[in-house]
Amino acid sequence: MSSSKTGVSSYKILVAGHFNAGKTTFIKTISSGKALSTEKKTYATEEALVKDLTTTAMDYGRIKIGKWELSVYGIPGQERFSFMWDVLSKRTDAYIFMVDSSDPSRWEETLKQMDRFLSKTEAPYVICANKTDLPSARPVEEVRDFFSQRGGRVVPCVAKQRDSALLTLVVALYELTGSEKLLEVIKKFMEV
Ligand SMILES: Nc1nc2c(ncn2[C@@H]2O[C@H](COP(=O)(O)OP(=O)(O)OP(=O)(O)O)[C@@H](O)[C@H]2O)c(=O)[nH]1
Ligand SMILES: [Mg+2]
Repeated sequence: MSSSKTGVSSYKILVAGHFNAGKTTFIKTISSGKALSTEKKTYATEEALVKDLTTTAMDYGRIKIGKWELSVYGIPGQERFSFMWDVLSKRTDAYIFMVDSSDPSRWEETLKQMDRFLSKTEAPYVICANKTDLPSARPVEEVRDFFSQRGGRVVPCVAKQRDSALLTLVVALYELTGSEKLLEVIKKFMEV
């Protein structure tokens, strides 16, 4: 975190989560300028069947919300690029751990990442139950149950939709700042 004389605080937020959870989509959606992405053709037979492109190094986007300037980074979800995870997690102020709500078989990967990232930090975090627009999405309560032993607020999300992705980001920012103003905004859209 850094603060300027104008009262603007800068924070780094890291979006982690399993392969295909929607991290790159999320960062592209929330970024006010063009997001940076490092997608390349997906190799590894099993993953290549799921989608054509995958993040190979990182995602990066920026957005200002009120007096908070957020730099939002995304990890590559594939284990084979996990050498980037420690680099990207340096000086992270808050985490968003994402799952694809329609693919419970991969939730364990996100849980393992959570344990790995959080073992080295006290940074706050939220769990993002993404792709809730899909008919095959599991109810958010199921995501909540799955992560219940680790705690953390679970936010239903459609990363493709700006309002929805922004709400997830605002919840993460609230966990970080404790701002009553942010809480008022959040209460209009979800139960807290
Ligand atoms: N229906 C639906 N599809 C989504 C949503 N978010 C992402 N997707 C789709 O899910 C797929 C994976 O999205 P990505 O953003 O590439 O996922 P990722 O987590 O960055 O994946 P890796 O970088 O490979 O780990 C893409 O086809 C997206 O269009 C969503 O909210 N709803
Ligand atoms: Mg990606």
